[in-house]
Order: sequence, then structure tokens, then C-alpha cells
Amino acid sequence: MTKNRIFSGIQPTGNLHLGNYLGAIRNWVQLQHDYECIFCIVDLHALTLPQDPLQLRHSTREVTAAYLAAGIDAEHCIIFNQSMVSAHAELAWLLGCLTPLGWLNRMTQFKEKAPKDRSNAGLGLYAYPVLMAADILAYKATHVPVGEDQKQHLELARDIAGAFNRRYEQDFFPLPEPQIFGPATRVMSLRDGMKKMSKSDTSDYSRINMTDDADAIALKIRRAKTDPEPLPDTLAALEERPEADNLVGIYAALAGESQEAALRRFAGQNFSTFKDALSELAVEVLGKVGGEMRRLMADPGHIDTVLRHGAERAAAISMPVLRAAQEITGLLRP
Ligand code: AQP
Repeated sequence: MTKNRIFSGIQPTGNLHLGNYLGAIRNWVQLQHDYECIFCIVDLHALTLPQDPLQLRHSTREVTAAYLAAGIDAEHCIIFNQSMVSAHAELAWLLGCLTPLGWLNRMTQFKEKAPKDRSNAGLGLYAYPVLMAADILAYKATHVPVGEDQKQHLELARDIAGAFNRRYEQDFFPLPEPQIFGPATRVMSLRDGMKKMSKSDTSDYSRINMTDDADAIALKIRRAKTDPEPLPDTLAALEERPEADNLVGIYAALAGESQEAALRRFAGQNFSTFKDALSELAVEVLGKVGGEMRRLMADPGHIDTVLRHGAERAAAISMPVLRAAQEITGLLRP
């Protein structure tokens, strides 16, 4: 088994945003030099909520383009879409048979995403964390970089790995470690500092998309919810103002500095000055990535080749793990 292998992914569910970039993709670009990395576009997870088929294919290519545009090297790392490798769904069944309902009932993401009338929620949405465990364990990944929002699912993946190892009395799956980095582990909506920035938010002004141009970025930051007070000079005072805290956190993450250092620059200044500086920085960082994404999206054939090649390499790792798990489980493969 490889000592340090990373698995992580993003759902192709619409507009990739600054949270996905700062909380996930940008960290992966750094990690690719130190780990064996597998980066997935988790299209089966996307199906846990209704998707338009054409849009799903488009988004799958767009997430791939984002990985490449941000600087993930497709020769060095493995980039592929989940549905191309059957080990994910097959292993999810084996693991689902070991997962008590009580564990799934604790998952807050299900509670947030399921309709009010729970009897109308899909089985897939409920079982999402089991598929996520399969994604990780099919590669015996040791590390999983995620944003704060995915931490609970990762803890469940560790529990499921432990349940398998105990049931069959062997140390088959390593327990994957979460990796949560930097000041942008939870980027919040620009319209509501208590809600995370999300692809599925219906308000366009709630998020900065990775493909937004300079004008759109500047407009959204100008319209971002703030309060009339100037920026405070202590972190404790900032924490009491969620929207201001979020914007300073975004600045810090974009600038690659601590929240404290970012606050020192702007303490006592009004929001219009701060927002101008934030826009300029966001355009500088995202502008390049967004432009490269648009260039890559103009050649879907190239993106599909990357994904096919990645899927072959992913299957070469995960199918033998699945076969071994089937063998341990007692499934006959005559
Ligand atoms: N707001 C965020 N701040 C920091 N990190 C974030 N991530 C997502 N939102 C933020 C990180 O991005 C990776 C991919 O997330 P995902 O696509 O699997 O699903 P999600 O967490 O449910 O993300 P979204 O954007 O909110 O999508 P929808 O609207 O489809 O649910 C993960 O590492 C996540 O932590």
C-alpha cells in the first residue's frame, strides 16, 4: 500500500465558486507535489439531487477544466469522473451493508439538503456518505483534504472503515485522515454570513463563480452584505460580525496570509476601501484561472481524453481493492 495517498472530489452540480477554489482546489495544487493524488469529479454524488442530464455533462467537464486551470497536473495526478469506475458503486454496496442507520441519521448535510417531508427524500441522498466512504476506501487513501463542511462525512468514512476491519477481523482499510487547511475552510455566502457559499444557492449574488469576469466579481463584492461600522482592530470583535469576518477571511485566503495579518491592513478603514482592495485581489487570483477554464472548455475533446486516461489509471488501483474486499466478504467469483 502507498503510504500517503490523497483522494478528494467535487460534485458537478453547477457553478463552481470561490469556496470550492479556496477550500479545496487551491490546496490540492499544493498537495500534488507531496502526495500521490487522485482527484475525482463525483458525478454519482451529483445524482443525489435532481440534475438536468445535459447540464450534468457540461458541469462534469467544467469541474475538470477547473482542476486543470488551477494547476493540477493530469499526468502526475489522476483526474477522472466517478461513474467511469464501477468500484465506487460496487464497494458502496458492501459498505452500506455494514453501516447502521443510526450513523447516517446524525449527518447534518442530509438534514440540510433533504426536503422538509423526509419521506420524499431520495435514498441516494441519505446514503451519500456511504458512497463517499467507498470513494476514499476504494483507493485506500490515507488523507482527504476537505472543507469544514465535509468533516463529519469523513469521520463517518473512518467509522465505516473500522466497521469493515472489525467485522472481518483484519486491517484491510486504513483510516483516512482529514486535512483542513487555512483561513478559508468555510467560505460563507456574500448575502448571509451564517450560510456557506454554495453552488446550489439560488441567489447569484451569494457567490463568486470561478468563471466570473472582473466586472461580475467587482459587482458582487460591492453588493456583499456588510454593516455600517468600519472594520474593527481585533479578531474577537471581527468574529462577532459574520459578514465582515467572512470578507476578511476571503481576503486573507486570497493573499495567502493569516486573518490577523489581513485585519491589520484594514483595521479602522471603511468597507468601500476594503471592498475595492478585495475586488482587485480576487480579480487578480481568479481572473487567470477563469480565463484558462474558458479556454479549456472550448475543447471538450481534450477534457474527455484527460478523463478517460484518468479513469483507466483509477480503475487499475481501485478494482483490485474492490476484488480483495469481495473476496474477504465471501462473495464467490468463480
Ligand atoms: N463554502 C465553502 N467553503 C470552503 N470549502 C467549500 N467546499 C464547498 N463549499 C465550500 C469544499 O469544496 C469541495 C467540494 O464540495 P462538493 O462539490 O462536494 O459539495 P458541497 O460541499 O456540498 O459544495 P457546494 O458548493 O455547497 O455544492 P452544492 O451546492 O452542490 O451542495 C469540498 O472539499 C468542500 O468541503
